Parts: sequence; C-alpha cells; structure tokens
Amino acid sequence: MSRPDPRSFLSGFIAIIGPPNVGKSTLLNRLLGQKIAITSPKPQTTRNRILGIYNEDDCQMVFIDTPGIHQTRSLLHKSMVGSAKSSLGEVDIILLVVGFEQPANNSELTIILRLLRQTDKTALLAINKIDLLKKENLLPVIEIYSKMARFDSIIPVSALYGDGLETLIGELKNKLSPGPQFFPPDMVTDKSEEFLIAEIIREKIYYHTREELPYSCAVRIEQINEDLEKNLLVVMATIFVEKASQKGIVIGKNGKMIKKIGRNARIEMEKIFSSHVYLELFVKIEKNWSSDARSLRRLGY
Ligand SMILES: Nc1nc2c(ncn2[C@@H]2O[C@H](COP(=O)(O)OP(=O)(O)OP(=O)(O)O)[C@@H](O)[C@H]2O)c(=O)[nH]1
Ligand SMILES: [Mg+2]
Repeated sequence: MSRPDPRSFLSGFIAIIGPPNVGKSTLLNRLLGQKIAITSPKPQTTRNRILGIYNEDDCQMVFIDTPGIHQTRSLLHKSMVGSAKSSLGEVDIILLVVGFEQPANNSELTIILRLLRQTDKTALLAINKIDLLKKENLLPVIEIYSKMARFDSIIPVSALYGDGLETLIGELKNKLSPGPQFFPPDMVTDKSEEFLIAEIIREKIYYHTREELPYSCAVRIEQINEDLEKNLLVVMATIFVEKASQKGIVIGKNGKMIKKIGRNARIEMEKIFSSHVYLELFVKIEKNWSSDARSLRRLGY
C-alpha cells in the first residue's frame, strides 16, 4: 500500500465529550459505519475511552469516545469521568455533543462548559437528536448554545439517522492540520475483539434489566476459542454483580433472564463477526466491586 503524501495529509485527535446519554457513542459508530462502542437508553453506558479511527485518502481523524461527564458517586464513576476529562488535554479538537433537549441550566453541561473555557482548543458543538425536534425549533436551540460558549462551529445532527454527518465531517476536516497517518488505514479501533464481546454482553444487560442493576454489572471474558473449520467462536464470560439479590435478577426465574441476555448477545456477535457463536455466561458476586480500587482494575476500569 502506498503511503499518503505527508505534505498534504491531514490528521488529528478529536475527543467526543458531553453529558451522559446524548448519543456520543451512537455518533461515533455512525461516523465509522460500524459498531465499536455500545449504546443504550440508560445514561453512563460507556465506561472506557474508546478510539475510533476514521480514514479518507487524504486524512485521518482519531476520535476518542468518552464516558458522559456527570456528578460522580462511586469510584467507578470517578474513574469514568476522570478519563473523559483527561482526554481533553490530549486532543487537537474537542467535539462537544449535546442532546437538543438538554436544558441550558443542566448541571452536567455547566461542568463541561467550565472545562471548555479552560482550554483554547478548537471546539465544535454537535446538537444531536434533531430527528426529535420540529424544524422551526432548531434555530432557537442553536442560538441558546451559541451564547453559552465560544464554538468554532455548531452542527445539528441526528446520529441515529445519519443526518448532518457529512457536514460534521467536513467541518472537522477544515479544522485538521497537516500531520501523520497515526494508525494503519485498515485499523478502526484500539480495542480488542475481546473488549467488544464483553461490551456487547454488558449492552444487553443494560437493555434487559432495570433501574440500578446495570450499574452494578461488569463483564469479564474468561476464554475465547476460534474453530476456523466450523466457523465457530466459543466464548465463556462472567457477569459480575455486587450482591446476591442482583445475581438472582440477572439469572431470572428458571434462568430466563440470563438466557435472554445470552441469546441477544450471541445474535449480535454472529452478525459482527460473521461466524457462529457459542456463548456461555456465568454470574458471580464480587462485593462492591464498583467502589473497590483493586476490583475496578481487575475488571478493566
Ligand atoms: N432519536 C434519537 N436518539 C438517539 C440519537 N442518537 C442517539 N440516540 C439514542 O440515545 C441513547 C443514548 O445513546 P448513546 O450513544 O449510548 O449515548 P452516549 O452519549 O454515548 O451515552 P453515555 O455513554 O452513557 O455517556 C440511545 O438510546 C440512542 O439510541 C439520535 O440522533 N436520535
Ligand atoms: Mg457512550
């Protein structure tokens, strides 16, 4: 493969930040045209920084998806928000994502705008979920945001339906500087297959269980074996919960819940990896893992 001309090649690191649940991960997946980050209707879905690499012949944008910034409770949340904040220092461009419905006095937004004021980096604002907004209400929303901080550009988008994304990519490209191709052009993320599999299982827990339970769950892959002849991926994974009562909920009556989580995770993995998947799930209690530094490290946070 020929290397791009370094004199005209554009590149840069872009942090995707914002309050929880505004569609940051949905946007990243849509920009890349493939799922590398899980999404859910519940806030605080993303727990790790995830690189997503967008390539064109003459440019490379390295996006960093980050956990939503919010007021922290547990040690887990502190680690999540810490990783989001620290990403700001390492990038060339900040892409703030908000949901159009975010009230202007939202406390999470206030924290983020304060962070933005402390940097002089290029900052773009993507106002997401405009598919839910009546056309005539868009301009007033843009106006409110344009008064809240100095944005180099404000782009209304719908990550779910792909609206406005070409404009967003164009605006980002305008702000890139000449630079190297940091990653090989066929590389889409820095995360492993194992990470994505664990995350897909966690996503299904977010979808199928209620209230606080998802926040008490973590997933660890114990084993992955690939049988090329049978085009089969065999995965063993453990779902960690914090209490015995939570273990009961994850397993469900007659194992109904764990079967549902497993089936949905398997179907999605089969689609992503184009192979058959055999998935075995175990549930274990690790008392208060989300507030214990050693457990957090062990579980990858
Ligand atoms: N209607 C609509 N829903 C969207 C859009 N983008 C994302 N969503 C939904 O919003 C919810 C949150 O999306 P995520 O991508 O998980 O949000 P996030 O900002 O990454 O959330 P955290 O990781 O928790 O900070 C999901 O239910 C998405 O389907 C959009 O453009 N329109
Ligand atoms: Mg996310």
